[in-house]
Amino acid sequence: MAASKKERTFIMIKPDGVQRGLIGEIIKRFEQKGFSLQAMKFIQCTEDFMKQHYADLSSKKFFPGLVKYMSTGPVVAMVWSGLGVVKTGRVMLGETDPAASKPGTIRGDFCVEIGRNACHGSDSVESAEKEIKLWFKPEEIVEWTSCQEKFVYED
Ligand code: DAT
Ligand code: MG
Repeated sequence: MAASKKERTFIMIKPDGVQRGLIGEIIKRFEQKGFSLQAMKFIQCTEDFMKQHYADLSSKKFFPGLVKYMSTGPVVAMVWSGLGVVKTGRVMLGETDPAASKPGTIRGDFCVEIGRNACHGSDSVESAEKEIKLWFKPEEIVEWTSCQEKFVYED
């Protein structure tokens, strides 16, 4: 894939997604779409770390509950790459509120309440790069080329 087409996003399977056995399903959707996995870790984080991850939302009234919940169990943190992966990744996740998410999206297919929406996806290229830096050391990110690439992309 041409370097100009490459984009990265940070996708996380939240504690509810892990507990509900959705790890494979969520990874499968990104794999089958044609995006490439570049990094992945299974980890339980502290509330302080989740405060950093969600720093932009610190003034919201749901913030304390959000960061507390996010540290109650393990999550799967991932970097995925591909053409338009930030925007398309968000489409695949669905709306923040599962009730507004269309069937065919992860939140539309598997979730009911806003505070248990199973997954996180970066909302812009800038926040993706910020989140990737927060969650992964440079050496944890693998540069590789999938053999599918020449069939997923035009020249
Ligand atoms: P998203 O995860 O779609 O990017 P966000 O960044 O606005 O949404 O919020 C982060 C998470 O916070 C969201 O996935 C679930 C939780 N959240 C958002 N709005 C909420 C609300 N009104 N009540 C409870 N939790 C909320
Ligand atoms: Mg967000």
